[in-house]
Amino acid sequence: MIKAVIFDLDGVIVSTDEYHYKAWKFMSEKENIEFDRSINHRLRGVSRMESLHIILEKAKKVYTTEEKVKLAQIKNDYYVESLKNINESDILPGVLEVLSALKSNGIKIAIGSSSRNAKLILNRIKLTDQFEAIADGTDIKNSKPAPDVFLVAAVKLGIDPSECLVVEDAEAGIKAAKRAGMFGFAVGDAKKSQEADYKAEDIKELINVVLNNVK
Ligand code: B16
Ligand code: MG
Repeated sequence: MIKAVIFDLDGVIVSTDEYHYKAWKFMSEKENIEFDRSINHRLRGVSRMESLHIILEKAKKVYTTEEKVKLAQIKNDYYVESLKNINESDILPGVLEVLSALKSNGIKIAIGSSSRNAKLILNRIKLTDQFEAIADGTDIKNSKPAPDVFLVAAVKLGIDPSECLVVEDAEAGIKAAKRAGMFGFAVGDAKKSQEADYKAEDIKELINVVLNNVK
C-alpha cells in the first residue's frame, strides 16, 4: 500500500543538471582540472563534497581539506548565482499534474533531495507550499545511495517507509530508496537501475501506479 510519494528534486521536479555542470566546469577550469560531461554524469544525486572528490580524481595535486572547502564554495557561489535564472517555467513536464492528482487522492507528498539548495530551488519555482515535508542535504550526513534523506522524509511525514514510493532520476537514488525499504520509481537515467520497482518514460505513469496501490 502506498500512502506517500517522495520526490527527488534535481532531475525529477526541475532540471538543474546543466547549472551544476557549468558551475563545476568553472571551478575545474580555474584549477586546471580535466572535467567533462561523462565525469559530470557520475555526480547525479551525489552530495557536493562527494562530487568534488570525484572531480579531484583528475587533479594533479593533493588538496588540503581547507582548499577543498574553498573549491566547493567557488562551485556553489557560481551555481547559486545561476539559480537566479530559474522560475516556474522550469518545472519539468507532467510534474504539476502528478502532484495535483496525488493530493486530490489523499496521498502525502514530500521532497527527498541531496541538495543543500533544495529550499532555494523550491522557492524559485514556487512549489515550497505543495510539499508536506522537505528532507534535503541539510538534514543528513550520508547522501544517496545511503537511505538517510528518504528516511528523514518518511519520519517528517509520519508514514512507514514500507508505504512510501520514491521517484528518482539517479541510480544512486533508487539504491537509496531500496535501502530505505521503499518502492523505487525510476525516470530518466535511473531507468538503468536493476533495482527499480517501476520504470517510466513519462512521470505521469506514476498516477496509475500509486492509485492502483492505495489499498
Ligand atoms: P548542492 P538531488 C543533487 O540533488 C544533485 O543531483 C547533485 O548533482 C548535487 O551534487 C547534489 O544535489 C548536491 O547539491 O551542491 O546544491 O547541495 O538530485 O538529490 O535533488
Ligand atoms: Mg536527481
